[in-house]
Amino acid sequence: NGATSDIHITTHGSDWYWAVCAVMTVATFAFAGLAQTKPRQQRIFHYITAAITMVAAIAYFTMGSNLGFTPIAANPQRNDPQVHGTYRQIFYVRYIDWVITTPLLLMDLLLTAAMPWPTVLFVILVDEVMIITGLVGALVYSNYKWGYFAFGNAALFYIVYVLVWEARKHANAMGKDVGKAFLICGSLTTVLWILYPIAWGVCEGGNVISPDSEAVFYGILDLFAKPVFGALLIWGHRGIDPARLGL
Ligand code: RET
Repeated sequence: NGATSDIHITTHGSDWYWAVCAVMTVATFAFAGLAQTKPRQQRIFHYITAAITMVAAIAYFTMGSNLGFTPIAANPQRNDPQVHGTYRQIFYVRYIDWVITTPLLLMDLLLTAAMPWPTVLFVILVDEVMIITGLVGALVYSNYKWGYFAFGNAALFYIVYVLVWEARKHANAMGKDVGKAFLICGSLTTVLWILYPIAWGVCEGGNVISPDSEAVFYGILDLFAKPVFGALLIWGHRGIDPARLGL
């Protein structure tokens, strides 16, 4: 047991990571295929959404292959090395995925609500702060990681505020169909995004749950946040000409 507990590594995660990779791949082809049913000028949401699942498919290919991680020393004051290992497997590749895909998800939502581009730009920059502080916090060994976690949560708080308040009002003003599409996708996003820091807290942060459980936790969140979200968003746009949103 000594050898396996030295690095707290996923042993059953791989099959599940491959399954999620397969779903992301199928979703990418589906969204890209649906784009072909529209004139070129009306494909923006298809393209953004297909790009999101395309990046995720490659991130999951990486994790299914047991790559894209680095061992980080587990805090011995917090974790019993016998139970939690001396090191924890930290998948930094998630953050490479998120730094590309979370701005695209926000573009899907904020362009649906026809928010002005300075707002879109600023929300994306705050989103990048959220992801990068999460990455640095995950790679830090000491309790400073919780400082980074706090910055990330402050960033998420601002993003959620823009979504549930400013963008929701703006979407409603664009018409009933736009308001409804935004309400469905914006609500799903708000609930899911609040669960990510909880997952981080028990995985990269506190090393409370195993990397196998981490695979399931983040995997389910990612399936809802990308392919399910994407399908609902594209469906919501079925009767909306992007020209109406200034696109
Ligand atoms: C971190 C840790 C730092 C604090 C916060 C976080 C939030 C992450 C979020 C990630 C969303 C990812 C998505 C992926 C798509 O599949 C970085 C975990 C607040 C909200 C939607």
